[in-house]
Amino acid sequence: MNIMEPEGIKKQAYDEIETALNSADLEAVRLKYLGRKQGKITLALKELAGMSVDEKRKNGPFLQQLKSDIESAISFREKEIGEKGAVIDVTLPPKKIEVGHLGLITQAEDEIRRIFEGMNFSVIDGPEIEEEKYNFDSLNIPADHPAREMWDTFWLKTEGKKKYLLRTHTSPVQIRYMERHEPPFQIISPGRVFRYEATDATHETNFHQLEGLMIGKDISLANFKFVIEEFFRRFFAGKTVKVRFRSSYFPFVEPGVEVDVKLDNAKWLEMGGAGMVHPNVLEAVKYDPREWQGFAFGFGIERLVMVKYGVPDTRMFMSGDLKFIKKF
Ligand code: FA5
Repeated sequence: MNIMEPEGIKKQAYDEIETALNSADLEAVRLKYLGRKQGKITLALKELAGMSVDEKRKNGPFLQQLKSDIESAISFREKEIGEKGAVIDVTLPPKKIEVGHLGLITQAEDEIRRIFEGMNFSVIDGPEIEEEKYNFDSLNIPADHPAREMWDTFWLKTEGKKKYLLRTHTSPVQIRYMERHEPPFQIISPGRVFRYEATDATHETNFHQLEGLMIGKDISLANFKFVIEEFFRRFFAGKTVKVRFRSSYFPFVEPGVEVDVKLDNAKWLEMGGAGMVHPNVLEAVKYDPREWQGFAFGFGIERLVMVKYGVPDTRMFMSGDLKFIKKF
C-alpha cells in the first residue's frame, strides 16, 4: 500500500463496505484491509516500524485513524445488513408511542375557567413581573405597612422610580382591571405567583393562585358564599362540600375571611383568603365606595388540586417526576 494515499484507500474501502451484500462480503473486505497477515492497513502499519522517527510521526496517526474509520464503517454496515435481513413479524404489537399531555395544574386551570365562565365570569390575564405599586401600594399596603411581611418577595431591578418584583399573589390583577373598566363586572384571573420562602408539603416558591373579583351595587359576602359554594360543588363534583368562613385580615378587604373546605368526611382545609373590597382600594381606582361594592378572593390552585386528587405534597407538581405526571 502506498501510505501516501490514504484518502484513495479510504474511499475504495468505503465503496466496498457499502456494496457488501452479506456478512461474507463484509468479512472479505475486512480481511482485505484489516486482516492480520495480508490486510493492507496492517501491512502499512508494519512498514512503519522500519521508518525514521519523523516519518513515523507523520504517518502513524492517520494510519491509526484510517484503521478505526474502516472498523466503524464495517460494524455500521454489519448492523444494516442484519436489520434488513431480519425476519419481520407483522403480528407483533407496535412500539407504544408516548404522547405528552397538559400538566395537572394546567388541566385544573382550564376546568376552573370553564366553571366560572358558566357563571358569567370573564377570565383575565395579568403580568408575572409586576410593579410594586400594583402588588402592594394600590392594594392598601404602603411601603412601611407591616402586612408586607405576609408576602416574602423576590425583588427585581429598579428602573427609574419604578420598583419591580415577581408578583407574590394574583391580587394586582384586580387593580389593573378596575383601572380600565367600569363596574358592574365579575372576573377571575388564574396564574403563576412567586414567594421567597422555605418549601414544605404545602408551600412552594412558585405556585398558582385563582383570583376572583365581583363589583356591583348591593354585592355582599352572601353573594360570595353562593358563588364559591357553587364553584366548589362543580369542581369537586360528586363530593359533599361544606364551606366555612373564618375571620381573617388582608389589608385590601374589610371584613376579611379565610375560606375552609370540608369534603365528605375529611378534615377542614384552608383554600384561600377573601373579603369585601376595602374602600381605600376602590378609591385608588376612582370608584365611589358608597355606590360600588364587591368581593374578592384568592385561592391556591395547587391546594384545590391536592384536595381533589389526593396529592400529598405540593412540591410534586414541579418535580418533573414522570410517574406522577403520567397518572393524570
Ligand atoms: C393572598 O395571597 C391574598 N392575595 C388572597 C386574597 C385575595 C385575600 C383577595 C382577600 C382577597 P395568602 O397569602 O393567604 O393570601 O395566599 C392565598 C392562598 O394561596 C393560601 O390560602 C394558599 O392556598 C395559597 N398559598 C399561599 N402560599 C403558598 C405557597 N407558598 N405554596 C402554595 N400555596 C400557597
